[in-house]
Amino acid sequence: MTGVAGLLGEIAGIGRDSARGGYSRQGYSRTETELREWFVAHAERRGLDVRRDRNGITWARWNPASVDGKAIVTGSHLDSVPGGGGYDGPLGVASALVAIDLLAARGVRLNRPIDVAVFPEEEGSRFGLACLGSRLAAGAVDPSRALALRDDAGDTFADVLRRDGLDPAHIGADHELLESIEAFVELHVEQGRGLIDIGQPVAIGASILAHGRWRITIDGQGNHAGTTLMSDRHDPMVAASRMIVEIRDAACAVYDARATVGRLVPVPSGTNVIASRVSFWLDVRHPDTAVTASLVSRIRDLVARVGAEEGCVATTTEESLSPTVHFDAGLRSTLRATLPYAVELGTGAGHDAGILAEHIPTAMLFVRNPTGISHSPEELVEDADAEIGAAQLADVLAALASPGPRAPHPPT
Ligand code: HGY
Ligand code: MN
Ligand code: MN
Repeated sequence: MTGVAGLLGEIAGIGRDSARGGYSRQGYSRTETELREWFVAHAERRGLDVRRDRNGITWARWNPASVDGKAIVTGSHLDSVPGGGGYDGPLGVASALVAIDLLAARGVRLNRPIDVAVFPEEEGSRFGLACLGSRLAAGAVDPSRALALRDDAGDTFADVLRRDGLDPAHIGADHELLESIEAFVELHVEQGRGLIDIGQPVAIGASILAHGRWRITIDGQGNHAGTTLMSDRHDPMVAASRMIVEIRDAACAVYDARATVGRLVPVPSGTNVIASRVSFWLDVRHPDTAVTASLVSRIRDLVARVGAEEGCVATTTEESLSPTVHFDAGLRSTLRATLPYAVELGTGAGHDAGILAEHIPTAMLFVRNPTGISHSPEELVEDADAEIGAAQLADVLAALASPGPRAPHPPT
């Protein structure tokens, strides 16, 4: 039986980014299709029934005894951020396949089906809206807004869906799907230092920070770098630079807040040209939804003030906002009973499990990342920890899909 490391090794060459390092695997792209085909081949080899729904989510059902009942779902995503690591997403998908292998080898008899789900565009790296697939299914984004989203090449989501064999007219809330799910447990690489500091391989997810994304656009006066006196400039690049430092200072003044500007696009972006426009994207997070909102409100004010001081016009537009998520208490207690050695850990990273949490009981398992670095090629999971994670996911799936007495697997 191939373990998690072996499965991930099979896709290690897909979507590599030689310029940035790591992986750039965009949602609804040929790369994601190649990864999805890898997953489907493995699912079908295990006798799982595979389908792709109208929002582009892939479902693989393991139901050897054809039992009825709402499904226990696991899985994650296969897309990445630009220059991302190889575990954020794929670890949860590979671990789900190995967990099913372990359950089959143990001869576990299910009393409800187990589904493995692969959600598209979880990172929102292509169309700017994170968890696009799960948001569509959950009715958390208006389909017409989603269809009009454009990628950097200018293609609309509607165009891309058509090219991907999906019908734009059919995307949107899938109540029947949500009604068919008993619980969703997503295994994911831990994206900070949480598990390093406590010396454990696996933790149970407790919560997800409130987080959102805002686009800041600054319009100035494009001009010549050589003929424009410094006193005559309305330079949006200077305004942006000042804003970014003040945003950092504003976030540092709020305990446990995080604010990031990782993407900035000047127009026209010429070495000897004063930019006419600069857009940058803001990511703000905090354990408390209201504190996130109040920090963003202060940032909106500083953006407007600095823009005016630099003789520019600056606007801030909200692109997404996800409130704090507390995972399902009942599910967490089942996970604690099943994995008595695992601690509970909050996360600052958003996940499809966070989007679905509003509609179905969801929980997460985090697997130790010895670098504590994520959204970077340095993201890592040791092979041994990956196998422990899959074994503990198998225990959790067994506890949920075939209840009965069993000894917990200590984290060897
Ligand atoms: O941005 C996030 O937290 C997640 O990786 N999509
Ligand atoms: Mn991520
Ligand atoms: Mn992820």
